Amino acid sequence: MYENIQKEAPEVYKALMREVERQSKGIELIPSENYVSAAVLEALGSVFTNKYSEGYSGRRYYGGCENVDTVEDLAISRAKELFGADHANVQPLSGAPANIAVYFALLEKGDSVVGMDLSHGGHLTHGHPVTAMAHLYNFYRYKTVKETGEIDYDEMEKMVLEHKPKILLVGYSAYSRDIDYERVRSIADKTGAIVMADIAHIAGLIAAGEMNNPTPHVDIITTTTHKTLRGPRGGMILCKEKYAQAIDKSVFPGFQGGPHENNIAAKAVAFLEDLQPEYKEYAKQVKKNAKKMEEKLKEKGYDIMFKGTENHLLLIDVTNKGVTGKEAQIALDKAGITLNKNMIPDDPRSPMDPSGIRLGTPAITTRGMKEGEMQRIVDWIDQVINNIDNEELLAGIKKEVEEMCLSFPVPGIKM
Ligand code: DSN
Repeated sequence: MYENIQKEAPEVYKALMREVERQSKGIELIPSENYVSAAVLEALGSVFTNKYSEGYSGRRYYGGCENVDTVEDLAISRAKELFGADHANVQPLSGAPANIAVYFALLEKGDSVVGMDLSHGGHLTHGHPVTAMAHLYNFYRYKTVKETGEIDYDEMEKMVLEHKPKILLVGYSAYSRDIDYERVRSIADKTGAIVMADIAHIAGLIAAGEMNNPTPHVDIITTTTHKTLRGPRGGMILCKEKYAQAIDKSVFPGFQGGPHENNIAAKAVAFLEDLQPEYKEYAKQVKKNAKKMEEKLKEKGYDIMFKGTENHLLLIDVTNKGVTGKEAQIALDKAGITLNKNMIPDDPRSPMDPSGIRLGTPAITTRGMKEGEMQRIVDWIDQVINNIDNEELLAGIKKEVEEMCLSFPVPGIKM
């Protein structure tokens, strides 16, 4: 693998091979990560990367765009089919640029947006004070209900009535339950707000029919394409026809320059994969695996946030185990298990050393792991968290992890 890189850029090659080894031998539980197919990898590394193509299919600024038009048209039609959407823009470079392009398309400086609080599972780009967007617009944040784990729709309604936002934003990156889009729509309609759903984490589960589809109830959808959708690192905006022109103009020329057509070709490949029956089976198993992990973690006394999972991820407060999220993450890394520290709702600790960990099943399910493996993984997690300073034990678990991983090859990697 990678013979040309080896010849021309040996330092890059060494790091690359170490990454191949890390991905092959370790258990990847970061819920926003996944492994793309060999075909998606090929499209990413293809000659489409050489081409400039500002504009849209059939009306590009440069010449020689007939082939990029073909792949972009394919990506668009497949995206629309996956979600039942009127319009798709597949040019956003990633999730944050997709969200920003929507804000620029629909908001004036000083307009208000109601979205989900970061510590309750929301996302930085939903107006967290550290982001540039928070300086342009006024963001208000609803939370979740501790007793039920559900989004606090009553609080959402109060905020909408009080602040009359231009956009009511739903979507999350660390919340493990589904969303009642009909209810969100009816709340937005009380003041005429536009409804935007950021489905970056759960897009694949929605496309496969495993979670509620927001398309009939919302105006705009944003997503990344590299999480559960199992495509290349990138973003996408879907919307009702009414908003199509504003969104397209906002992405280009409003916000971005030349689209990355190698990524768009890879999106076209991935979306075709996502339309296949095998992908639906995959999405089902992602949820089954998450549910099995929840069951096993609960048996071992872990404090699962939001009353459990209805998707691919779990947020766990590890305080009752006598460790912080950061300590758990570092120890698990040493044992070959990768996940991330994460804030829990209204976390009393800091974002850099929070109380929780977040884990998910998209990547390990792509490797073919099922309920039996989930059981073993939870056993290892528990042993690590109860022995974070026992280097010998962590090294021993790493060996066992590597042994199990050998039976589950990563797509696109030849060892
Ligand atoms: N960084 C992504 C995640 O891990 O959820 C979201 O942008």
